[in-house]
Amino acid sequence: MMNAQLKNELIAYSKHVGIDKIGFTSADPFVTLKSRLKQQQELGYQSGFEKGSLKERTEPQMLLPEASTIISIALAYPSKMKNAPKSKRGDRRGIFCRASWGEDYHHVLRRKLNLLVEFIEKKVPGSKSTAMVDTGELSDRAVAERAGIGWSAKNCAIITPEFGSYVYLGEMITTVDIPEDQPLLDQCGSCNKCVDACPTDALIQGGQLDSNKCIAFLTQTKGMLPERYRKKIGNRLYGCDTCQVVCPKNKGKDAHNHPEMEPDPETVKPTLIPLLTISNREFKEKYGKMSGSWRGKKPIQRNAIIALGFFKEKEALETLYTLLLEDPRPVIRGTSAWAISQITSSNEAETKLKEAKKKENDLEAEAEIDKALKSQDKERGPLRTER
Ligand code: B12
Ligand code: SF4
Ligand code: SF4
Repeated sequence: MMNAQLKNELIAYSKHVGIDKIGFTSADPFVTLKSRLKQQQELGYQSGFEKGSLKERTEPQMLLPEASTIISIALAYPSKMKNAPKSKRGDRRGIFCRASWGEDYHHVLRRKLNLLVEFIEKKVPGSKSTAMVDTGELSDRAVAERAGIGWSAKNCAIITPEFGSYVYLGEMITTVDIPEDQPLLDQCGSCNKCVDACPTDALIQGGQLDSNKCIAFLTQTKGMLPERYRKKIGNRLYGCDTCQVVCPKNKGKDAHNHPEMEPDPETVKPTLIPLLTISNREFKEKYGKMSGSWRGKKPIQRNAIIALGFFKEKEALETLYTLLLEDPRPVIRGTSAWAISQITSSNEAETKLKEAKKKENDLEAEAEIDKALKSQDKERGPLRTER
């Protein structure tokens, strides 16, 4: 079979199985990516979530000997939620980023890629292919860029003309030789909105991210969150969409092509207080199917406590006192101390914090309690005398 014909058949089949965009590129090494990754590593800008060595990440033949072509796929996800519940005083809510709406995208894309692998294996017996989504060694964005799926934008995302940046990416490497597509021209131009809007200045410049400052990364860490970022995280429980939301190329982009990607409003925008006491089993049942739960319950609960502090939610105080005094996890105790200090300065808070200090045996949590106690003094001292 002529490979141009196979390409056409693959494109038709990809549409048939619900792949929104497909592109083809060679399995040649990614030379500029290699130096970029090295530079990011040296600057300490990487997140630690990247898999594989520099060589594995940039030389597809390390992953599949005799690799000839990489097929990149994109699936568009919704940017707007119908019937989003309102976050009200006394009933404040947190938010999961759009990439965590619906069923975990790794599973959705993996199913589509498996179909493509089977299709090629049937058409070209003896060929070999291997597929990956997010957790593989390859840079899904670098592959997508070279395969003409979209351009590599200043907010770091691959932006497609059709769906904006609201697309998940995945790919398969194959030994079959298929004619390649051409990359798209950059369309950011002189716009710099994403860089300007980033709440933590994580976008050092267009197309360069310091992961350590990026809220999407910070929400996924497991330890204490540095204080300077807490208020900036606001009510984000997982991920951050700001540099995509402000992008003019995303205006009006809201694809609803996959029922499994539709968000359940109560799950992706949950009330915060119940999250603080949710059991492991309930957490797994309610959140286990979404990509945003991959780091487990603790980071989400820590972020929920920060959100309650950010909202100055008085109704959360009782639960926060209990966590401060009784939770077995130092990160939860320490973050609760901070949130209490954001919400109130009262005799009751001071008493609870002092009680917590007496029994605290973790240095980091104790430091948070000390800071919270100090802020109680600062807030209440002058008021007492001025009144
Ligand atoms: C680690 C990781 C993160 C880290 C670091 C992100 C980053 N920008 O590097 C953190 C946790 C912060 C993160 C956050 C997010 N992520 Co993420 N993440 C990844 C992961 C696993 C690896 C990315 C990586 O290697 N980065 C290293 C950088 C250096 O390389 P790169 O971005 O892959 O490639 C580009 C650069 O190298 C650039 N480049 C190369 N040379 C040069 C030279 C110059 C001068 C310049 C300017 C640029 C440049 O061009 C390449 C192509 O765009 C990928 C999955 C994968 N396996 O690829 C998902 C992935 C990139 N993430 C994704 C998503 C959706 C997100 C979030 C939007 C989620 C959210 N809402 O919170 C945010 C967006 C944050 C942002 N502005 O980038 C999608 C992106 C989809 C898209 N349309 O682009 C991916 C592809 C997952 C997927 N399979 O769909 N992520
Ligand atoms: S995801 Fe949020 S914190 Fe990260 S670069 Fe974009 S706007 Fe900045
Ligand atoms: S906001 Fe502007 S600069 Fe940033 S990605 Fe969108 S078009 Fe490009």
